[in-house]
Amino acid sequence: MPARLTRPDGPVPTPGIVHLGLGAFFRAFGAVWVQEAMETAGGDWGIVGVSLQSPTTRDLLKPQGCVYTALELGPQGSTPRLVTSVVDVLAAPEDPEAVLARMADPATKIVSLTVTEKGYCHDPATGRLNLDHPDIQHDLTYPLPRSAPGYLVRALQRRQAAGLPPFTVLTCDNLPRNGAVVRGVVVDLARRIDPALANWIAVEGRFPATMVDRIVPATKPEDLATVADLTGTADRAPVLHEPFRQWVIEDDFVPGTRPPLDRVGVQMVTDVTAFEHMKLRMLNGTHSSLAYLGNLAGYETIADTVADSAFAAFARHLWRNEIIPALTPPPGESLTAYAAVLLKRYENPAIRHRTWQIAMDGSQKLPQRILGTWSENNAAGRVSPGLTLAIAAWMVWVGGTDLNGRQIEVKDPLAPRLRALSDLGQTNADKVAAFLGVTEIFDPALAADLRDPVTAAYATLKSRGARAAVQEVAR
Ligand code: CS2
Repeated sequence: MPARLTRPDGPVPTPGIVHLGLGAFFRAFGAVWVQEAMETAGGDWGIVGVSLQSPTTRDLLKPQGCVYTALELGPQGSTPRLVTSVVDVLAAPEDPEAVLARMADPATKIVSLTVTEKGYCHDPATGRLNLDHPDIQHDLTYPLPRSAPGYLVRALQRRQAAGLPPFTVLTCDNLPRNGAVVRGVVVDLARRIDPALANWIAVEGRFPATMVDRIVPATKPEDLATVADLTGTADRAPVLHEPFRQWVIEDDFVPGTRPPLDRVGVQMVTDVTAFEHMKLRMLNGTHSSLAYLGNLAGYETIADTVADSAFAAFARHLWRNEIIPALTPPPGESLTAYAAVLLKRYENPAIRHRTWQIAMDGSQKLPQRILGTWSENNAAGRVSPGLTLAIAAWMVWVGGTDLNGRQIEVKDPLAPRLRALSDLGQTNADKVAAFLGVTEIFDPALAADLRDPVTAAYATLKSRGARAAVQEVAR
């Protein structure tokens, strides 16, 4: 029996960061980078993680002193590293007061977030706060919040009342203009609670935009034994990740709150937009396309999907013919080289990243990953048959039945509504038209242009299957 993992002796970092949404991605990404920054340049940047939903992560991490293994999975072998930068974990639903107190503590300089696209309680098509969201309704009425925007507003309210400066809000989710979106929802919610607070946040608050990138599949039960074999200790909450990582941050922090991340390879820039478009469209856009089409073709992981030469050719087609033509390369990046690296990352057989995992929450992901490129191509007179097929594949997938008549477990905040739309439609054209009427996802003008090509792609998928359909596009 391997020994239980415990925190090694020695000083524990003093907290300076509160992180909302302590999932596998942040633990394999931001927490590792913050640890390296403290090792290189010092400073009090210990992380207090907050689970906004279930206490599971807290229950796994606390008994082992909040440390855990980050296992890097290279094509040639694995390298474990002990992550010690997380110093405490709070479960928000059990004790919202403790979370607010920690966020309002004078030592807290940063509140970072990985709460997934849906955690911002915004409307994906417009980026604005969704006032009908049940958690936002709750947070407008009660001082102990439920939503991420609610925690940010109530904690900033306490800081303002105490005469403290705000913390910097560092969003690390794959949203377009993520800094502006989180700023927008926070200021909007604050305005409805206290206009003077909203003005203070708008003037003093800082919400730098970021681009984050590392592939981190969900930890599976069998991974615990792999980690125990490699490290000789029993870790109940390891994370697994690829070697690649890139973090680009807009250099716009509340004075005195910027961690020394630039010392360890994080790119601090004045404008993240070109990096964000490159990453969301080239990586996440093809990830989602391969996830729906690969899943419908019966592939369990992205690596399995691109091991099929038809799908690898489809990915290359998307980059070369549909995505790169609509992009401006960020300073220092070659988009063709970036695409070649992406295919290698997808091929890494050690990363078992499930197509099902990437397919979930598509209603929140489609606009920034696929629809923006489609609409820019359309405006420039370029066709996007591969992206059109991906949109049709999403529609089949959220319809809840795969091309062989098997049930799909659809996870999406709009799942019941999408399922009902699909079931009500009699013909392919009806179903496609019904999906395109969901204005949270599809802008009406764009929907009108999508209608005919998506209906044709949907029919092809249904009659010929996913593999033949991608082959037809990438011929
Ligand atoms: C993936 C991302 O699950 C998904 O939707 O596309 O989590 C992806 O792995 C990361 O953005 C990579 O940086």
